[in-house]
Amino acid sequence: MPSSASSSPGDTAAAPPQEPALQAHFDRTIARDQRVEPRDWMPEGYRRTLIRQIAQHAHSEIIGMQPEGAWITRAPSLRRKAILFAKVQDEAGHGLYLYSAAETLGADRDDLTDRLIEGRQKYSSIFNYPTPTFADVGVIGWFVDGAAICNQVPLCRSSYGPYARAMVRVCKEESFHQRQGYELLRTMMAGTQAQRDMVQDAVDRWWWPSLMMFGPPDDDSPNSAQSMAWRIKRHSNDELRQKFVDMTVPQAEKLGVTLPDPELKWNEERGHHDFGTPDFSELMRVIKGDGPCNAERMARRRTAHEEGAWVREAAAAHAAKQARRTAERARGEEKEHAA
Ligand code: FAQ
Repeated sequence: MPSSASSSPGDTAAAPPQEPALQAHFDRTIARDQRVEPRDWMPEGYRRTLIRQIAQHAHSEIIGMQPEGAWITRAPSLRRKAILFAKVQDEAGHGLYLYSAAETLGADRDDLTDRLIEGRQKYSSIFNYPTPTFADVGVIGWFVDGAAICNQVPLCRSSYGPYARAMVRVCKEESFHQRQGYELLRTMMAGTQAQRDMVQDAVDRWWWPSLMMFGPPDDDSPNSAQSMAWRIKRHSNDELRQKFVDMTVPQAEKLGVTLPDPELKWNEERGHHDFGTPDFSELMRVIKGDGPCNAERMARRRTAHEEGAWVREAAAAHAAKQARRTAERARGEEKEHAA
């Protein structure tokens, strides 16, 4: 990580006269590891990068409700149903915090939703894979929430205050999600051979897509260098992928499943596990919309948005009524004072 922050040359080139001083103040804030807040001046590129990342993150949480949400009606017990309900509801909450964080940067939530629905903004590749068995619910908790924790704990120290603060609660909840997934898998592994096979099958299907969640390799990651210089991101995609592998291997051993990578082995010299290369051409295909469930996920999101129109209209009408009443009350009080 560089010792001080820098901004892209374009940001200062288009600057109005007072901007160099503001830029210098911003650079100092980053270099001292202090937080940038919504009221502060920030380079346009920094604002744009944050809106891009936070919006994609918010969309991921919302679309991420679908793969597991599909199992709520079919969960095998009341306990599992209650847990799954709570988890999926948490993801909705994370989406809302994140849309609010994006709004502090001047983004408009309706506009962000339109961009998602029109395919102009991305969401995480991982949510474009199917969930054919209940073991998928456990493996999503273990792998996907586990990967989310690796990626998001450092974001609690992100340079943009509202994003960093939102991440604190999000990470606490993701940690609960990961444990519930692992606990579900341990229960299944203590069950019948058919249940153990179901867990291994889900592990085989989710392992590589989970590694792809961390993004392209560092050499092919166009945004990483600048995002790290601005301390939005604290670690590169490959560093976080390695951390996830190192964290997950002993958990897999304890669970009694095999991770589907013949190249996976401990490297004493590096103090890390070596592992195979994910198929990054698959990642690119899925990001571009050609994953197993992209069309289904977007169709569901569009329908939910259309079906929710009356709720948004009712909420807006209620807010307008409240505002009118507050204004009327204020006018009444003014008259009373004047009398
Ligand atoms: N999927 O230059 P980089 C969760 C895009 S939430 C789709 O490396 P960057 C909770 C990338 O946006 C999961 N697109 O980009 C949960 C960029 O495109 P752009 C989401 C991807 O931003 C659990 C282009 O490729 N988490 O799991 C992916 O520096 C269970 C070049 O990439 C976050 O969003 C991908 N996997 O690094 C919910 C965390 N990877 O915008 C329900 C915050 C890359 O230039 C159930 N985000 N791209 O057109 C981040 O940390 C970063 O944005 C990265 C990408 C690491 C995802």
